[in-house]
Amino acid sequence: MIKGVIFDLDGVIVSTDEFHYQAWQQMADEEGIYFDRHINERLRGVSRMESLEIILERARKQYSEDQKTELATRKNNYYKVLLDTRLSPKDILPGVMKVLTDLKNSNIKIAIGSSSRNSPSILKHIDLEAFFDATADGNDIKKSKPDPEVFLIAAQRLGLEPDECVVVEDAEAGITAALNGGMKALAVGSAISDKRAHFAAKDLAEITIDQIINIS
Ligand code: B16
Ligand code: MG
Repeated sequence: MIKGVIFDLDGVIVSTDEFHYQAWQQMADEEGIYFDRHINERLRGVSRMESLEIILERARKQYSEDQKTELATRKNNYYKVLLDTRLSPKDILPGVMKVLTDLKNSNIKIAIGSSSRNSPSILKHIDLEAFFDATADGNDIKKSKPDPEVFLIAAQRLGLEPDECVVVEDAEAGITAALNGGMKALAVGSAISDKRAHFAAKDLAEITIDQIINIS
């Protein structure tokens, strides 16, 4: 029986994905590295340093570990400026507030399970920092998605077993992580055509909480 729902953050609760794209594009342009929206799709749900490695596949020179750290820090600084100046509750994605409120009113526990180390700041900017029963994010984990660590920590913090939880994800790496963790997977947004998910929809506006808690 489903007792908890673990939500990915970027691409599920809020559209910070465009800010990630713009920040990576700025860094790549400065370095003369080819980058586009198609490559950006591969960064969905992937950690910051793993994202950088994907971008560097198109670099024409080798970067040392220190230089890679500088590139990732530079991108993150651009990203944080975008979060601070542009992110607000209006960026919460369609259907999210209704689903979260309905789950709460039905005594289903809700958590965040995000790869992002900026997750606390993002939740603050969209006024949802006190809304979830638990959060787990990039600051808590050693292995990022597709490893299930972040979702297992979220489930543990909810006091639930993995098979009592549904994970809502927009990334292939996140669907894999949910399945690797023994959880049910609900695919939304960019992951809609992922056949491995137990259920899929364009966004949370198209889903009722009965469909979530009866997922099989
Ligand atoms: P940060 P999620 C992920 O968030 C993003 O989808 C991914 O593009 C990003 O690289 C990753 O967080 C790390 O983010 O640089 O802020 O630590 O989808 O897992 O909520
Ligand atoms: Mg995501």
